[in-house]
Amino acid sequence: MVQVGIVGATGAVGQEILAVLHDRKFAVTSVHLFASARSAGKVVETPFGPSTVQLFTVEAARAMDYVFLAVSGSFALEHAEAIAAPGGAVVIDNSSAFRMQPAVPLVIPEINGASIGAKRLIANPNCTTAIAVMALWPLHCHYGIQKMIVSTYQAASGAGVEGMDELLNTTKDALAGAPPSHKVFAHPLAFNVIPHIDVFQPNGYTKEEMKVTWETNKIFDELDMKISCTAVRIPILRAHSEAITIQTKRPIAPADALALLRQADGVDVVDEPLANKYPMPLHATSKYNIEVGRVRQSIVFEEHGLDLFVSGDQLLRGAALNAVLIAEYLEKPYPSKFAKQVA
Ligand code: 2RA
Repeated sequence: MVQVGIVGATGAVGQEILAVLHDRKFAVTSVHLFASARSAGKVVETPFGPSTVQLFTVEAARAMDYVFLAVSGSFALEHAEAIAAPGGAVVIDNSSAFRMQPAVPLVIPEINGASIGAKRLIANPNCTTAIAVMALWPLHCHYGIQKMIVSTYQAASGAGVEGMDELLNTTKDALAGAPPSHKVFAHPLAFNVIPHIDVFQPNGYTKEEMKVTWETNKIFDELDMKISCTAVRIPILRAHSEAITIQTKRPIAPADALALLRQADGVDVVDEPLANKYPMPLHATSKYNIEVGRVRQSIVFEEHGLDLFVSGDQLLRGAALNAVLIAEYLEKPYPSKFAKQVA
């Protein structure tokens, strides 16, 4: 008997959590949608049937087995620990509020599910990190990644339903000859790319870029791995892509790397460049697995380097799917398929 609560069920991530729970036949007894007094009482259509939104209270949330938080970091900071306190629910938080807190596991189940232990508050990684590490973990285990340079091509969905709507509406406006406008993004996104996601940090990187560094270091438990990221918003609806260059301790050959990636769960190798087959957001959209391809020897780092390209659905592996997989892991834990072989 598993009772699941979702806070933020009408947002882009909340909607996907409902869809994934249903699609993966997660054994729920009942699903409860929690919101503020403004939305409480509304009836919302879900894949499980119509559901009346309940007023959020910590007590009501604590009565669940799992609570997915698909709301702001400030809400999570205020309530997550109280919901998860002994006797309460397991909380899976999609915000960045707790990700870097040492006592809170930051989890991709296929990589570091074991880090959850007896913890009841679990952080879901940022989408950009989650998509990249699916391909990087097997490579790190076998070859030991020392340094990494990442350039991202991020979809509008990273800014929620409002971001997707702004992209669609401003694209239509532009085609109709209207002047460019923007509210959600720092600049008009239609027919543009914007090298600015989240706020700038004192070191000149944005917070989105630093999340890739901080979160990958934490998930891989490799605080000395050097990672530099440039995060760019592009006019795509909901799949992120990333061009990644790695420098490894052990020599790495593209064919061996591809053979390894083919064994990884959650990863599809799409790498037939001569047949025009490589990862693309168009194909990665609405897919559970991330795509990896364009795998080639780096001409910079030579036999100790590889270039690759990944695409993954921002709302699925980047958010809702990973969150549901965390709950699945807790119901039935399993070891990572790969273990570190390079000291
Ligand atoms: C973005 N990574 O794409 C953020 C969302 N978590 O804006």
